[in-house]
Amino acid sequence: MTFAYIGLGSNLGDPETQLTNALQALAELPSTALVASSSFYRSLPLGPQDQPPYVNAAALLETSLAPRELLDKMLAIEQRQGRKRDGRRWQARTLDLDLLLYGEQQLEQHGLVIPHPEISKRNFVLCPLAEITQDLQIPGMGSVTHLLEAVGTDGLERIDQS
Ligand code: ROI
Repeated sequence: MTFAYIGLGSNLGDPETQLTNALQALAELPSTALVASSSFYRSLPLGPQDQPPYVNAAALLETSLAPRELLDKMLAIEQRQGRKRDGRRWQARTLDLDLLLYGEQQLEQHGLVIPHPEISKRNFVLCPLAEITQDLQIPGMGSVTHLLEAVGTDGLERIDQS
């Protein structure tokens, strides 16, 4: 079994419901347990500004699926939740699932780079990760806490789910 961290994001079609449904779908994956999930965060879009704000979160899974198997199942969840890909980058989306970390592994394969190369620059990824696991270390990048101190929390707001 390996601990894998997933980043979740949505800015279309009731984002909070999209994330809630995605967490449920991750929990139901075979050979996988959902160990923890973060709060939801509202975040200003990175990239084109003519799109709605995002809701972002992170999840910790324990899984015996291989990285590629897990990724394929994540893509299937995105599709079931209405994700359209037309090849253009940085567009609004109903659901984005990123495989951020897979144990201590560093992988570079077609369509799959782990750790996710943008982790260190994105507060909407780092902040939920820091909430799930204290002192999380990212292979080749260092401590999530230090990375988050470097990027700051501008544009990010925790959503009160009480
Ligand atoms: N911006 C934010 N705030 N959150 C995201 O999840 C996100 N995802 C993306 C781009 C378009 C880069 N911008 C984002 O893919």
